[in-house]
Amino acid sequence: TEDGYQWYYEGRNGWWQYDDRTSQDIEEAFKKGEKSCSILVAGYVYVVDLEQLVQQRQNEPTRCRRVKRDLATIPKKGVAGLRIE
Ligand code: V3L
Repeated sequence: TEDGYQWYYEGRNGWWQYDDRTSQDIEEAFKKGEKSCSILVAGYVYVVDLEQLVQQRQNEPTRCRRVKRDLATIPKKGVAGLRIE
């Protein structure tokens, strides 16, 4: 976002940045004070719970990952499953 923050979901030993469009959608919901935000990942609906700070595939509670809002400059694994460097 323009204030230097991004949204991340947890990987095995680090954080993945959401793709830009999804990060913007989550940020918009966050700024509006919404409790959750639905996103699409490879054709599946995931719900980002902005209170518990987790994402979960709809109707599949085992597919749950932590999420966070943090500076765009933090070390990260990559963006949406695409590794950097
Ligand atoms: N954006 C993109 N892909 C996602 C997202 C998302 N928000 N959420 C889940 N997936 P699950 P390491 C991740 C992918 O939670 O080595 C990473 O992006 C998820 O991809 O069980 O463990 C990597 O591509 C996984 O492939 O529903 O850090 C990959 O894991 C699949 O959806 C490995 O990352 C099922 O996730």
